[in-house]
Amino acid sequence: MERAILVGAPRKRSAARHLLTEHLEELARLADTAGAEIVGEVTQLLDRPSPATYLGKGKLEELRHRVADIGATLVIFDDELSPTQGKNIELELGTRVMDRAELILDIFATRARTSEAKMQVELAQLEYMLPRLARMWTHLEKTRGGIGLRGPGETQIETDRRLIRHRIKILRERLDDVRRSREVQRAGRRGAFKASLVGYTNAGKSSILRSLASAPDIFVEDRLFATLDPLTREVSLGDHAPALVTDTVGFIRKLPHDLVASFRATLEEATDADLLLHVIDASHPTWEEQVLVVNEVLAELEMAEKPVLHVFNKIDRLDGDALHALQERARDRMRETIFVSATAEGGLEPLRRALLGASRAKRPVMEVEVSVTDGRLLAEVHRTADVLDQAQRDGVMVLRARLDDATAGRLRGKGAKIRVQ
Ligand SMILES: Nc1nc2c(ncn2[C@@H]2O[C@H](COP(=O)(O)OP(=O)(O)O)[C@@H](O)[C@H]2O)c(=O)[nH]1
Ligand SMILES: [Mg+2]
Repeated sequence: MERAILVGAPRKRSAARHLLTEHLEELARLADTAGAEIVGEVTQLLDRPSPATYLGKGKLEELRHRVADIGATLVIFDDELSPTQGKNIELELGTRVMDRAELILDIFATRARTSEAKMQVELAQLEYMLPRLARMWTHLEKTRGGIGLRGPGETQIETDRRLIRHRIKILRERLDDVRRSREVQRAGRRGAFKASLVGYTNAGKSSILRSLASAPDIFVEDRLFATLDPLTREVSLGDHAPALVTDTVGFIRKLPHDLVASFRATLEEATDADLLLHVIDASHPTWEEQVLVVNEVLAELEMAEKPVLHVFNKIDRLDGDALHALQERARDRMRETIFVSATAEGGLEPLRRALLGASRAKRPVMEVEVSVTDGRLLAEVHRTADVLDQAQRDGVMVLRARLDDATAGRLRGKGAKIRVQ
């Protein structure tokens, strides 16, 4: 097992300096998820990171001693390291060095199960490597310098780059194919009310879907990034039409951009939703920062404008006073909030009610008139709308049904007369 030392060194004036302990705790959980044992921590507030080694000389020296004393095999920085910094620190310490982005990529790589997730992670890793490859070689040339070494180095890097670019192209093409077949699937489900669970990792998204859909097979774990693949389940709301609820990969602070980009296809399930359920761990001391992180990623995915319901989860962990204080704070800061527990008996009732309300609003009751002789259109009404009742009047079938605007438009185009009630 890797023996890891964690390093947290935010800038003195950054917002992150107040949350140094929490951020290192989260980094420790990430490292644990990746299978490393934490054997030490080094922290420092920096005026300005050194361009060459990130940490200053003294701190780096201290770190080198710690590594040697404890016998650490890995050093993980919470902050982003440039390729040059990473390489220099590695040379200085004589041990492998990683930053947070690399650690997250590694976790995704070991957790990917389906071929789609594997391709997405590989794509992100290659994109991450490409610029580093170049700078790594530049760096090597500088330190070795010698004439004669430059030629082979350049040839080598060109070959590597070409291979990587080629592989990236193939992966992109294959992922496009997956995306297209997903679109076909989605088109088949048009008309149903769709909600997507989004939120910080470990907030309880999968637990919520498991309980809502009574699906004990959905994987829940007290670890970061238990879920990588989108999973859609029908949730019965006691109304005619079930809602389709999708669980997706969770977000985290400093999620690597390449990863967000390559998971775009997966996250398009969420783009397509009528309503985002932003799940928040109400029992987490830094839930407010987590909300900001999630909103940032949503903006990056161009989902910031979607209707969103803030679902504060795990309220079973709060006592009455704490819950009351939380509710006040939350309602001050955001509209559309509900408070639930995925694990307490009946704890998800507020969410069920909210989903039912939203699904009814999207699919109001309309009166649909179809000629009784048009069996084909009648069948289509029954297939695509929720028919509440129907009666025949002078050769016309009059149906009362719940349907959305798009479906109403389609049926109108085929000859149905439709009035919103
Ligand atoms: N006490 C409590 N724990 C919960 C609740 N919901 C989820 N958890 C726990 O939180 C951890 C993460 O849950 P999971 O559903 O995998 O989170 P995800 O990463 O958002 O999908 C698991 O250990 C769950 O058992 C809740 O309402 N109350
Ligand atoms: Mg999950």
